[in-house]
Amino acid sequence: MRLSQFYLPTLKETPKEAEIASHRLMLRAGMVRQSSAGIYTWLPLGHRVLRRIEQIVREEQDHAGAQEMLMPTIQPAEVWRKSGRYDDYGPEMLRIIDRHERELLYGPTNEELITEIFAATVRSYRDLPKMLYHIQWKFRDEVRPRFGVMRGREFLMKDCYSFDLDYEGAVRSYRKMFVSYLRTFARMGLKAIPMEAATGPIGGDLSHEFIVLAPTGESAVFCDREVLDIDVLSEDVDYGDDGALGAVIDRFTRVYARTEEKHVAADFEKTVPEARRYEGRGIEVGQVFYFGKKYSTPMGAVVTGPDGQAVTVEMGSYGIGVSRLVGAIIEACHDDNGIIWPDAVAPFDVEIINLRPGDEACDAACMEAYAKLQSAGKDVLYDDRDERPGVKFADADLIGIPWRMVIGPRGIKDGKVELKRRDGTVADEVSLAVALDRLAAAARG
Ligand code: P5A
Repeated sequence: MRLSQFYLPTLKETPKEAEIASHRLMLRAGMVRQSSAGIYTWLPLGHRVLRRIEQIVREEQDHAGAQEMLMPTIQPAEVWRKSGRYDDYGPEMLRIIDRHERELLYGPTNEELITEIFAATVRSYRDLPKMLYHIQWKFRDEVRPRFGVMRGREFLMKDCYSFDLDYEGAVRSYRKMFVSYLRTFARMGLKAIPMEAATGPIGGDLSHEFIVLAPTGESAVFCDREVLDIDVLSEDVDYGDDGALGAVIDRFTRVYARTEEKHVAADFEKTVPEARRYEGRGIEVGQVFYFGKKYSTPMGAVVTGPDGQAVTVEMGSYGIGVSRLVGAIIEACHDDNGIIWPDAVAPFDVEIINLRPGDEACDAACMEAYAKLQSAGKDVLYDDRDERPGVKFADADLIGIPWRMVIGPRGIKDGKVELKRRDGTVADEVSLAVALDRLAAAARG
């Protein structure tokens, strides 16, 4: 993509309404624009990141054995009356009346809808277990939408629902999702800490939140530093082996605590030596719930068991805040000058900066790099604009593409280009050929 043609409405000024870095940077970098309170339009740069995050989530859900489907955003009120949540959910639910005076709502979550579909279609224990998910927009009429896409009213969520014949099966499904979440966030270059959580309006007996470490986060995190060093991606995860899943989860949940829960905090101090205590802050990017028969009983999700008896199924639900993750990643990965995208979610892999558009040698070298990187499968942003170098560098810092290749008249005379990483780990002057080789070999994460 040539930057001269890319729809990237960046802002020079810092928007006043933005209280936190990710919100400021998303507006300044031309990723989103607010349409009304807590409702955003995703512009091309933001949309690319959203899609990359969604794809990682999708791959890890599929890997864990869940199947993708797509439920609507608008739901009938009657399914929520069946579960008893229509009146309980309160003013966060956006209620809609259609032209026939039928009561509808914009779904804040999908437990009812999926249970209704399941109850109407699945009859036998032989069809279990099932894990079904979709990635769909939700609406929650939050009293105070704030922090940009982190606490929106309309937001993109991946929600998965598990159906099992018995408690043991439900725990197995919970563990699969738990481990798939650890992998999902690790693939995005994030440190996510699982913490035991309250279940809130979703309900149920057991729940964990996944908290991404970021100093500006709303949640307090205490954990054993050793948990931060576990590399879950290097472990050979076998979703069919329940014992192995349990062992991974045990390592992550050995010690965690929240400041609000005094007894757990005390336990933390007793069990973790001082040098290993990590105390920080983070952002909730996902939550998993085991809720047994809370929805299946009132909604009649019943199958015939092996002995011919009717069995009410056991359920769980598992959510990831896909749009919130965009903000959370920026909170975790930025500096004073802008965003520093982890490779795996970056909107482009490489940015080429032409310091002197119109100079024959510079243009030729840039075009060669642009073509070769694209044929090597890279997403390339080419800053071909007629702007001063200072403006180009500032914009490149702001939008945070992981690799940068700077091509200017002085370097090119000696056959050299500058190859840099936005995170500061590489800054080299090398030949164009060497730079291209190194970029072609660089992993996407
Ligand atoms: C689990 C899946 C649920 O709704 N039902 C289906 C369960 N869980 S949850 O914790 O309430 O939401 C899941 C994740 O969605 C994100 N999220 C939000 N993101 C942006 N703006 C919001 N207002 C918002 N509310 C929830 C969070 O990441 C949460 O973990």
